[in-house]
Amino acid sequence: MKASDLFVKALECEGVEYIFGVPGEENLDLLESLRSSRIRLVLTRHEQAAGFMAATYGRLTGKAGVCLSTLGPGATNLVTAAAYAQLGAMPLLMVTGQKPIKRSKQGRFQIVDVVQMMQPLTKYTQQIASGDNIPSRIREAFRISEEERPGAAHLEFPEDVAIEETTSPVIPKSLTRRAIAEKKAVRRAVGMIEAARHPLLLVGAGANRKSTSKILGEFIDRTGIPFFSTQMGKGVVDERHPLFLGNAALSADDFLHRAIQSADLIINAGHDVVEKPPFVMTHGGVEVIHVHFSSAAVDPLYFPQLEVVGDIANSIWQILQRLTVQPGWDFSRFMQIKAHVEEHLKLCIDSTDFPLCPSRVVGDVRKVMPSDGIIALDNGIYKIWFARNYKAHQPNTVLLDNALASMGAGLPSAIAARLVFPDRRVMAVCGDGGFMMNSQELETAVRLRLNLVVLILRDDAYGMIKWKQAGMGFENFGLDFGNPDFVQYARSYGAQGHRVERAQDLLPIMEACHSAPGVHVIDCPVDYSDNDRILNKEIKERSRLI
Ligand SMILES: Cc1ncc(C[n+]2csc(CCOP(=O)(O)OP(=O)(O)O)c2C)c(N)n1
Repeated sequence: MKASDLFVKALECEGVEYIFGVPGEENLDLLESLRSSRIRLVLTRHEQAAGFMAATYGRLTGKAGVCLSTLGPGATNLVTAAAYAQLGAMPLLMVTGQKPIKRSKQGRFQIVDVVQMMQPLTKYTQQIASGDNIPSRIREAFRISEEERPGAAHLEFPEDVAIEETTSPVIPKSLTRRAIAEKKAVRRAVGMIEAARHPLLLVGAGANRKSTSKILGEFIDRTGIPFFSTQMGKGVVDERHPLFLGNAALSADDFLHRAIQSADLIINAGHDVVEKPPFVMTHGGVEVIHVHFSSAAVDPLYFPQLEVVGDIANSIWQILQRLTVQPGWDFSRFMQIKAHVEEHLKLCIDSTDFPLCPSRVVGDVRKVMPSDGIIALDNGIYKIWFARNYKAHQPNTVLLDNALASMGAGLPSAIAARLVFPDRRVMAVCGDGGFMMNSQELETAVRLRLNLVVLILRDDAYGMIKWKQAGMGFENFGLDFGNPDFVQYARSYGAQGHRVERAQDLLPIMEACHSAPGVHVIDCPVDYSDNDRILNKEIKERSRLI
């Protein structure tokens, strides 16, 4: 068999549905082999976007998403997506082409050492030097990228290897089960939780991967222990739950941090130190039980006293089996703080101010999204508003990146979400800065005939950095830009463009866009003065008083 045919066969054996990418001449044999495959090629307009799409496919399915690029410039364009998947624990396989490795007539044209370049950004990076190695290399890449902690893998497939003849058979996936926590650790955890006065549960990014939702919900219902979430842990447990205290969107001084300060034990289900710390440990302060697939990466801010290592859902189940609800547990302070959080979240959601205030935008988006609707956020200040104010109802319905926190991923990840879930409402929420970093993918979405809504929050500036600048007491400088007319811009791609001209219009425009087929871009002007007023000042002042 031709090596490139075997490559495709091995991908099919892994259950690959899509390959996202931009081929170059070094990939042409692979492309030809793909032509007759059931795997769908999703051609993108930039390799970075292909990488974001593939990583999001991996995030949503648990199976490595695959992306493709040529050598040199195509491969360097994948670097940000590699980091996005690696930090965000999303299974991703990047396949890059290469000039012939045995004899090349082109000197060093376009050649960079891509295998080495990917070293710090992946769990596995290899060149396929012989057609015979294809099955084992591909199986290894999938095994390593998908197993806990998931991340990026890279295979370089040179053009002279792609045309070799080989008789190697594909290697199918073996049946594996995740390891479970050992009983002594579980007993210790139960002892610590029973001895605590004010235990609190944290739901983090790791809990948003495998099916932990049901058992965590049961744990909370049966013990009555209140919980909070990290940005990437949103939705694992329905945030409308009466024991949900809030999201650690801000790093400090929010109402929620008062609750955290009054806890004497945090049961930490799935926190990963790649996320901004949801709380800061101090020596002699709150004790922490780390419940995760792997042991804790120790950090000056995070040094748990106990680790329950193994499948998270199973660990929580084992703890719950042995735990007795204690009459001495006291959650009154937590619940008092929750009342303040809820009251504060209601402020401004009906404001008719125009340009719109962020709280109203979040409230209106929540109203048009059903419980299983997915919002894919780019990276900007609205991410904090959404993390803090948008109550997620189901796991993986708020796709945000609090790990690499890269701009440019909102639209590509919404496209991937739409491909994975064709029957669910999907909306990209982007700043004008982040949107323009991968806006060319509107063409991809239109070409794929997707139904997709893209909400652009326009402040004509890099608002997040302005917020930080104001917080540091600096003058406004160096962060304003101009924008295209987004309505016309959308139309030029064959998408529909809409402009919000009054606060009351946002909701009906979004509803109409979700109800009509096609790609819809909404230009929504926002007033970001609340960023400094509320996030920098008001929350700090009010939370200090409770
Ligand atoms: C690729 C990348 N470049 C720069 C940054 C630093 N950064 C974080 S947020 C931000 C501004 C985002 O602006 P915009 O997308 O318009 O959203 P806004 O904050 O204005 O709502 C910048 C420059 C980043 N996170 N990622």
